[in-house]
Amino acid sequence: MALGEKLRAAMERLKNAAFLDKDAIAEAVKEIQRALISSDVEVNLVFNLSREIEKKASEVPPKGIDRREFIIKTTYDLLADLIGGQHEAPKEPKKILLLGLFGQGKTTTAGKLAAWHKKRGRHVSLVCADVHRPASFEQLQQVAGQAGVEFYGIKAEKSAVKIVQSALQELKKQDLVIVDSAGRSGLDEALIKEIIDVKAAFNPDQIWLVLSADIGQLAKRQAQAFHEAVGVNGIILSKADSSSKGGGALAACAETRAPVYFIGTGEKLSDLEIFDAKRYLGRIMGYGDLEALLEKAKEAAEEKDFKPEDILSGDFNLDVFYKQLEATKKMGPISKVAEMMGLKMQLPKEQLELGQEKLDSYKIIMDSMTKQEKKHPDIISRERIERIAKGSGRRPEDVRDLLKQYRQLEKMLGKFKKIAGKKDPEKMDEKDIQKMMQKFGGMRKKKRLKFR
Ligand SMILES: Nc1nc2c(ncn2[C@@H]2O[C@H](COP(=O)(O)OP(=O)(O)OP(=O)(O)O)[C@@H](O)[C@H]2O)c(=O)[nH]1
Ligand SMILES: [Mg+2]
Repeated sequence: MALGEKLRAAMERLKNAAFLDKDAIAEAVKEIQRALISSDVEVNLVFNLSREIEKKASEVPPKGIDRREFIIKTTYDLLADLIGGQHEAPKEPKKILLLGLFGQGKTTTAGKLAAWHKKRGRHVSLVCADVHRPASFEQLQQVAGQAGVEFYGIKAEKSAVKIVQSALQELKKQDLVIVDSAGRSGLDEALIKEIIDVKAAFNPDQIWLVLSADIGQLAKRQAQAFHEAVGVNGIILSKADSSSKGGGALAACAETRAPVYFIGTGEKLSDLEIFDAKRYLGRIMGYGDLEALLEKAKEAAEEKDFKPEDILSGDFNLDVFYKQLEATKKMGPISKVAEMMGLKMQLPKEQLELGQEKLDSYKIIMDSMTKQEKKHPDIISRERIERIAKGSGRRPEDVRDLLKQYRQLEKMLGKFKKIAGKKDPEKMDEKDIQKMMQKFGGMRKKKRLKFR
């Protein structure tokens, strides 16, 4: 599983948790940690990030932002920072040296960058300093032709340093010179030495590493080695269109702290985009972007309609009853939710095991009830039960069963409200509710002891 999918699972946890308490956040954080560590992200970075999320989660959200939204947004922002954050590429670089292992997309990226700057009115030259790969000269020459920029190379020359030196002599009038260097299948000493020498001869203001998205966490060793050798001050993620592993690649080299400037999104010269960490994160996680995720979180929250505060304030009736059942069903097994609320022991077994079929049946029965009946179930007499059963094509026992379930839950909530005591439920925050639940659990235990 690529990093994006794993992070999505953690985000879904935050989005869907019935009750976003400390434990639920800790679980999500653990999931994020596992995802990042398996993508080879430095452990210290992972722990810092976890601490940040947990710290932020305990803060009071800014006005107008719901707590769940705030936690999701915070987590999202921290992850976006980890995969490269938001940095504006230098507007007018003068000399760019492109580095990268074999086949990562250096030559293509050189062309894309050339076209990018040419479009912005600059005079650009592409220099072929790849003296190892057959036909590298012709490839870059062709790319330069397509981009409509100048090309420089010395066909049979075996020294990359010499090519760069004479290019600098020749190309004094250019606004931007981009050097395309050689790739190798691994970072051996010879390649490192060559890069160090090319850097010394070229004296670039920008040294950018081209990383292909499909390389995943292997990016880490590469980035480190190039960084140690010549210092990398920018990253370009190529092939972002063809692999979702780019998140892992970027996270893996987070330690180099080199900003990610662009992503390559195709083979054409125009397929270059400014890197937007948040948008990219959304892409690899399968959400449109952060906004889309927040929207979904809001929808989920609305659908759930499951705020303990709401059960405590306001009236309990069949409509609310059904909503609760439906909500708990959506959030996973009802027993899990009951457990979180400290109610597991109190819930009738039938409710713990309530299946979709039963929920559907309840819905059909309730559709045959009048508004008044749903609002005040106490008025449902034997005659009314008969009528509802007939109307819904169910047996009277089924209607009675629904009413029994309802009454059990109502009774339980009655106890709940009593414990909530004098405090206005609308003014209760999550802490109060937690405290109350603990108290509720405590009372249960005490009671039991008394009976013994
Ligand atoms: N889909 C896609 N393909 C890309 C992208 N960038 C490069 N490629 C393809 O990747 C392959 C390798 O690209 P090159 O630019 O030749 O890579 P290189 O790093 O110069 O390779 P060497 O010089 O051999 O080390 C080519 O087939 C490109 O068309 C991209 O952003 N998206
Ligand atoms: Mg090349």
